[in-house]
Amino acid sequence: MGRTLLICKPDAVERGLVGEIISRIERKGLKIEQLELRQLDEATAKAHYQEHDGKSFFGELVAFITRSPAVLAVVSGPEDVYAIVRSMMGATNPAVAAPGTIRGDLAVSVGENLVHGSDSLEAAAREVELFFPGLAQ
Ligand code: D4T
Repeated sequence: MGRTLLICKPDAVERGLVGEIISRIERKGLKIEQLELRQLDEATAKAHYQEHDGKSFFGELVAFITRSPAVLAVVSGPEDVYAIVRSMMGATNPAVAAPGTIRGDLAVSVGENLVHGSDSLEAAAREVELFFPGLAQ
C-alpha cells in the first residue's frame, strides 16, 4: 500500500473543478483517505515548496497557493500510487500536457495548473506528514 498527497490548488477550487478532479481519482480505482478544504498559510506553503526557494517564480508560487483555500487529499493505492497520480495530472506546462490528463484537459497556464502531486516516494511521505501529521502512526 502506498500514499501520496494531492492538492487541488486554489484555481481548481475557484473554478469549481474539485469534483471533476476527485472523481477522476476515484474512477481510476484509488482511495481518498483524507480530504480537506484548507487555507494554507505562508509558512506552510514555503515549507511545501522549499525546493523552489530562490527561483524566479517562488514568490508568485507562494502567493498563488495561499490566495484562497485549496483542497488537500491523501490518496492511497499501490506502492507507486504517487506515480499513477502524476501521470493522471499530466506535464507541469499545460501546453504540453497530454489530452486525457487533468492539466491537458482543463488547464492553460503553468502558474495555475490546478493540481499538485508528490513526485517521489520520499516526497509523498514528507508531504503527507507536513499536511496531515501523525497519519502514518
Ligand atoms: P507541482 O509541484 O505544483 O505539483 O508541480 P510540478 O511538480 O508538476 O512542477 P514543479 O515542481 O516543477 O513546479 C512547481 C509549481 O511551480 C509552478 N511553476 C513552475 C511556475 O509557476 N513557473 C515555472 O516556470 C515552473 C517551472 C508550477 C508548478
